[in-house]
Amino acid sequence: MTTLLVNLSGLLLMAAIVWWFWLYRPGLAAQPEAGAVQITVANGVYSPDRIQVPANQPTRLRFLRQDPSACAATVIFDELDISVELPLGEAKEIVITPAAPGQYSFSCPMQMYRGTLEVK
Ligand SMILES: [Cu+2]
Repeated sequence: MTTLLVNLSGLLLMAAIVWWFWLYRPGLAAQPEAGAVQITVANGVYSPDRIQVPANQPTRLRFLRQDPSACAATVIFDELDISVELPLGEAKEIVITPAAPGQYSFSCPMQMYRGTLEVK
């Protein structure tokens, strides 16, 4: 019985390692399609939370907030000087035109929701 448990936990550990090293890709950034990206706000995460956008070109970010908590209601792009209210269950579009390439963060006021714009 103990041997079985040891073998089972070994298998689980291997599965976890395979998932972590080969299947999980946190660095992959979402790219806009026809100049727009849809971002869902739910369960404490923006999805996608990494978005690659071109510099000096307008990109439409369409936020769809599904989280009723008050904190999720505002999205802030600190470096871009943007702060926008997101209505619940309704798409809200923000147009950004970042000038300089780099990493720009966006978040809710308490930093629970966090995302990154990669400007190229
Ligand atoms: Cu928050």
